[in-house]
Amino acid sequence: MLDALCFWLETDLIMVKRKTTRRAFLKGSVAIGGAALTAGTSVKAGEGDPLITETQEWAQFTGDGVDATPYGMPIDFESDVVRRNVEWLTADTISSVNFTPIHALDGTITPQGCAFERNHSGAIELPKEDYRLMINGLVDRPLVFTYEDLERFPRENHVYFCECAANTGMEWAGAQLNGAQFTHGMIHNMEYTGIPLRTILNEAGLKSEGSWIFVEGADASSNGRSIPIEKALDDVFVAFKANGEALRKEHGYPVRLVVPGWEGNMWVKWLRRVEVTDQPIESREETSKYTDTLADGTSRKWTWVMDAKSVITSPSPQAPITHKSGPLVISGLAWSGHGAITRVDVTLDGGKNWFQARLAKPGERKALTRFYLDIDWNGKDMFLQSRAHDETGYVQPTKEQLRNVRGLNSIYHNNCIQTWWVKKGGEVENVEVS
Ligand SMILES: Nc1nc2c(c(=O)[nH]1)N[C@H]1C(S)=C(S)[C@@H](COP(=O)(O)O)O[C@H]1N2
Ligand SMILES: [Mo]
Repeated sequence: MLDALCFWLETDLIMVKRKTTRRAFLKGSVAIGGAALTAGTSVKAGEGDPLITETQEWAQFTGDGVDATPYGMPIDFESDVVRRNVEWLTADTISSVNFTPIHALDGTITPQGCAFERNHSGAIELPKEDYRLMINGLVDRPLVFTYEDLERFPRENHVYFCECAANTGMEWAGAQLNGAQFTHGMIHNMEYTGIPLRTILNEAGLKSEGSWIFVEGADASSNGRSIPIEKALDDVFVAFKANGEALRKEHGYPVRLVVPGWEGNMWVKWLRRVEVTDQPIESREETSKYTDTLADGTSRKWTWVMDAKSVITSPSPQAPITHKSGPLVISGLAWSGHGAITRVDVTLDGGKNWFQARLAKPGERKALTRFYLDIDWNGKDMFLQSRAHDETGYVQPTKEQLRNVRGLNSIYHNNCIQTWWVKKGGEVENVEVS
């Protein structure tokens, strides 16, 4: 039986090899130089390579038993693919943020273990048995739900990105942080399992004056936020699973609010209470904190939706090019709080010429989209940028266009086009081009 399986695997491998011809590879590539296109080392060059000619240690002994890691962790070789924080950014690590290592990930789903965390008073440990969700205010029947109660409602699955409004916020005045993880890593994208908020609001019975909800968490900060009732009844979601398993403590275990397309600060973690109100509740310092400064010195309030944005994740400062020239996969992420990404353009020369990137899958609404541009790199300097388009026709602005409207003193909602300077030799730096 095992023999048959091995045979099947081998023949399958040979079939795959035959299908990937040189011609097929060339067709999907953009040639930017005269360099010969060789994706791999030739068999001849492999001669004398002990990794090919000699039996390796891992084939001489047996591996770990199935009881070695009841809950699997990434292999040691990947130990640098972790969340990181920026020490000088916040006074301590309690009211702080760390960043998703987007430069080292592919596809679109963020593994929970490396999805950024943003807490105002730390990540709390709330046992499922002690979980309570209260619905009160302008409802016919104030209700309290346990975790088990929530599990009895019809469930749905949805993939959404969550981006902190402060993502890329350090880059307004100039290129500052040298890595996509730090410039764009306050984002994650997960598949959530849970129930629409609408389901439990209907259970409580909405009064006709109810035009807002005020939501808060069980942590010390409580992170109270007001959300218009239209959004609450549209796609706001009460999630208790992410990527198939329980939420992690740091993302709001056992239950968090998911507010698709809207800034991360409304995605209340450790969700404890939903109050239906007839006006927004100006919660503590927060409402004023999350306003945007404009170029004329005034500010705009309630900019909830995250505009279309994209970034090249590789190559990038933490993911330099390791070969001198030839085939190169340029890859990145695009997203829009207004809907689906319909197109992403990539430039190699700081915006003079644009190529349409290949979307790994058709864009999904309010979720990350992976894009690729396969090029034949001539080994020379490049100024890489990506530009996202969404289903509303909106096109991601340049840094200059955004600054003309918002000035240099903004912090939140920086969705400008990012530039990476790829140098001869493959090193990459965060720069601005004009
Ligand atoms: N209860 C509670 N909810 C919260 C916060 C918090 O500090 N407490 N931080 C908010 C902010 S500012 C963001 S950006 C997101 C971050 O979600 P994450 O930690 O899952 O990345 O959670 C939001 N929800
Ligand atoms: Mo945030």
